[in-house]
Amino acid sequence: MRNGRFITFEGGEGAGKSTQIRRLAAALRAAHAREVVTTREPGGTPLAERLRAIILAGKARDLGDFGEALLFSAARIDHIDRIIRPALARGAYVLCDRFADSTRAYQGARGGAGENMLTTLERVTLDGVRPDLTFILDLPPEVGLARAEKRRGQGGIDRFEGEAVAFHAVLREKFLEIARAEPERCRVIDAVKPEEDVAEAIFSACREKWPHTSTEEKKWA
Ligand code: Z5A
Repeated sequence: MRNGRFITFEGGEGAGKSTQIRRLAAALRAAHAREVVTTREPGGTPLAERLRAIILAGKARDLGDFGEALLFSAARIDHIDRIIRPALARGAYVLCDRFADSTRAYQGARGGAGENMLTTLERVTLDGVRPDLTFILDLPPEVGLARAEKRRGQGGIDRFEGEAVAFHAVLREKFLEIARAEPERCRVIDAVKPEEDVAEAIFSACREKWPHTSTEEKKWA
């Protein structure tokens, strides 16, 4: 049973995913639409949050790209089983900050984890739980990294923020490749624009995807 709507947000560092999830969730809640669940990856459950801390501290780096992909996938299996699948079965909107496309992009960026292996891993991990709609917030890596740095202030950088700009440029291309390959699911959003404009592009893509399915959604405008 799956009556809910699964929306994922993807893109590079500082693209504005968390900001836009907050906005969309607030709009949906204000409209008294369905239940809204916001969550993130890696994370979303106590076990997955523990794996997040290990990975982002760089403690699993020596496993290599495929080894890290296995850890992200282990966290994802727990997240799907405990949070995402039950919420979708209840009919909720599930808004998730990063999901499987991040594994394809980040762990696939260096070519160390072969594409076929990542595809197979994704299939067994997701077990049919795929997003209905994915927003790829696209912006030049320099802009996103500068935003992330500004927000961080004196705090330390994590495992992936420490990668060179060239890595982030490959990531950007990987996300755009995914969007080209799956145009039905993916919407590329220009994330350089002001926050309000990005939010409007996201709302209008949701309205286009689910027109007239419930009167509540009409109140988003
Ligand atoms: N990772 C992986 O390798 N494989 C996987 O399978 C998964 C993840 C699932 C998770 O880190 C890391 O794990 C991630 C990929 C890797 N890499 N890193 N680092 P995270 O969750 O801590 O970080 P993140 O996902 O990259 O999120 P972020 O850096 O926090 O960015 P964001 O959520 O996209 O942006 P934001 O927090 O909404 O906004 C950033 C700042 O920009 C903030 O000050 C905003 O006020 C500002 N902002 C937002 N929108 C705008 C606009 N439109 N204009 C100007 N300023 C804006």
